[in-house]
Amino acid sequence: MIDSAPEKKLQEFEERIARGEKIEPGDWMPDEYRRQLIRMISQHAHSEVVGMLPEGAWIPHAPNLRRKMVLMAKVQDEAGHGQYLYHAAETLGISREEMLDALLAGRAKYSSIFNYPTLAWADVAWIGWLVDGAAIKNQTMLAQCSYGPYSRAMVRICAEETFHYKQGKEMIVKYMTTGSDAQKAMVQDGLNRWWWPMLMMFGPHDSDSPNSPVLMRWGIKTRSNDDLRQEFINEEIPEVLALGLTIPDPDLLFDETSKTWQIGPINWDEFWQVVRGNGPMNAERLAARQKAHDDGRWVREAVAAYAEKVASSKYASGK
Ligand code: BYC
Repeated sequence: MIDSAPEKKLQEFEERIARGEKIEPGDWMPDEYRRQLIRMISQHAHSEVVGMLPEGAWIPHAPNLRRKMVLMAKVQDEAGHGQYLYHAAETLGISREEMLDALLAGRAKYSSIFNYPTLAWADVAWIGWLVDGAAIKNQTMLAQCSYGPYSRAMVRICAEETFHYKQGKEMIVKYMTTGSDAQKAMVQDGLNRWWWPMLMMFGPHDSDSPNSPVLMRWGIKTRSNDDLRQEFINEEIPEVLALGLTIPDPDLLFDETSKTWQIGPINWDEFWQVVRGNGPMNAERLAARQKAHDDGRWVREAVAAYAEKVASSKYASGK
């Protein structure tokens, strides 16, 4: 007799997703659903943690106390986002140690954008406006995803990212409206360097996105890479141009028929080089994470020793 149970379970699972129910950690799920979620959530967690580095480098050089406090709060938020996401991935049966091992060994991916250098203070502002802005666009979609722990982490993260977006945009608006010529030039230079890497954050074109079909079938992603990128472009380009800035794209045009902005070709060779570990800052980012991991070893050992001591004293006292 043919065992029809797996097909039946799959059907029930897909019906739950179609009804908009969340899948929770103890629920039955296809192995491929679990694998895709671990892949995506762990990459996302690594992105948050590695993403602290480009902006963190500017904390000692912030132009005044207010900016320094805002930036410190933002970078700490990113650490918190990493925590929520590592926890969410752990609910799927992978340990934090396995995820960190993969990152430090260079086997794990994290967002391409964090392999570019922050050369000037305005880069911090652009990360807030455009990089967090792109992340919010993607994460607002993921807040609707079918896996409960990931979806709930996204709701909280998006609320904090909105503050990140606003503080970045506030800086750019201020420099462009009341700043010196040098500040305006610094802002334009930052846009020239961050524009294309920021568009790459959304991932390859839909036709070159092997994971999208299964992610969309099971409600992990509900919108495609190109769809989100296009919506982001349509929303942000008018805002950037209104400040007198130039988008570094000679092919940029507004299509009156579709009422959308059309961009020139994205350099996907550069994108894949960065994703494969050959970007301008990949080696430096991993070295910084490795150092942080090594420096934190004594804390992990102390916590483990304390937990062991508490457990053995409870056992000894019979409690
Ligand atoms: N960078 O089939 P595809 C933040 C990989 S941090 C690197 O389209 P998928 C912040 C992809 O992994 C928040 N790799 O993949 C923090 C796949 O390789 P594998 C960052 C990329 O998953 C600090 C292959 O290319 N946001 O906001 O359907 C300071 C084929 O792609 C990238 C997230 O992490 C990339 N950009 O879609 C400031 C969002 N794009 O795994 C801010 C969560 C693609 O098959 N992730 N690849 O070997 C996602 O939403 C999706 O994974 C992606 C890609 C849209 C990124």
